[in-house]
Amino acid sequence: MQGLVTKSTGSWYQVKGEDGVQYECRIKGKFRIKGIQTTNPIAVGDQVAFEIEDQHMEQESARGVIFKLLDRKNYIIRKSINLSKQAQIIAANMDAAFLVVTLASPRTSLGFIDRFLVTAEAYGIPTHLIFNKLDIYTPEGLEILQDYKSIYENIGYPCHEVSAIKGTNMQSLIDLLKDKTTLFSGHSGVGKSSLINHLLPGQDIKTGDISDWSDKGQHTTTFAEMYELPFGGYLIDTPGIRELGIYDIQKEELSHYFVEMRERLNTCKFHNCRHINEPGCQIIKAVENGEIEGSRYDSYQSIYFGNDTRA
Ligand SMILES: Nc1nc2c(ncn2[C@@H]2O[C@H](COP(=O)(O)OP(=O)(O)O)[C@@H](O)[C@H]2O)c(=O)[nH]1
Ligand SMILES: [Mg+2]
Ligand SMILES: [Zn+2]
Repeated sequence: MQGLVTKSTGSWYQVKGEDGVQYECRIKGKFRIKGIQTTNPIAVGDQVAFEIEDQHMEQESARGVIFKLLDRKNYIIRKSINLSKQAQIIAANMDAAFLVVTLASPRTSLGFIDRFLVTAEAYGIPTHLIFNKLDIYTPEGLEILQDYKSIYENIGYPCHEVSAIKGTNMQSLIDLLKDKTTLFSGHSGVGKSSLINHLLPGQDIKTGDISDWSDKGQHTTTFAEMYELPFGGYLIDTPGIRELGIYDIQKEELSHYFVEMRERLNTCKFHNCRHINEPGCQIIKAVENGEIEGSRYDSYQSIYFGNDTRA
């Protein structure tokens, strides 16, 4: 039988079979992805093939043994904390990512947004920006909102304004989420759990847990949570995982993941242009004449030189 992995604890996996039944599964055999070593072979969002085990009277749930991992459309990964060469697969097979940001308590920085977008491009995950807490933006915050929106909408990232507390514009999110698998990401405190609670009445996920990252996030293994939406589709939450992390992007390919740079790359004078100070660089020219946003180019440089502040 085939099924979807909806929960992982590292040793057990919850799998929703094609028959609609939930199975508690373990793994048999080795699951290796070419080129990377992972601490966990299977993650939420994975499609697997499994054998159903005979059910014993005392068992509460149906059980199975996963013997095959089906091809992934995409996956997100982070470096494992202790073992430098190993990586942890966080989730697989996402149709889209929602990056939840705010312009009030706290304001999300452009640098943070750009790092996320670069990584999402590298992973091949289309991203929407969700501006939450609309109900408490000051007039200044509303102006910044327009600036942010014009930066990102101009380069093709859809932006949405919502309030999880007031329920503002939630229908537009529901329309996007329906029948899709969507990753929810963003700084701690931006309102991911509040949004999920709104979309999943009855789940009652803990909110306001602003310290979840600083208290334990960095040094514990955290697993993504997958929630089935009542109107169809799945949400993936990654509590304790602050950002996607720029995994394995080479300097030379960084500009490919800035969408507005990608379309201009072939026009630079030198084919190996770094877009830093080379003569005949069309990226720098586009920044100078305002076709490429200065903040985006700043993000490019700080990622390129590895001196971003992780704000
Ligand atoms: N005013 C306002 N506060 C919000 C909104 N969404 C979330 N919050 C508050 O922001 C804090 C963090 O929310 P939470 O959902 O836990 O954020 P998470 O860390 O991203 O999961 C909580 O105190 C929420 O009540 C919103 O739309 N408006
Ligand atoms: Mg939360
Ligand atoms: Zn160039």
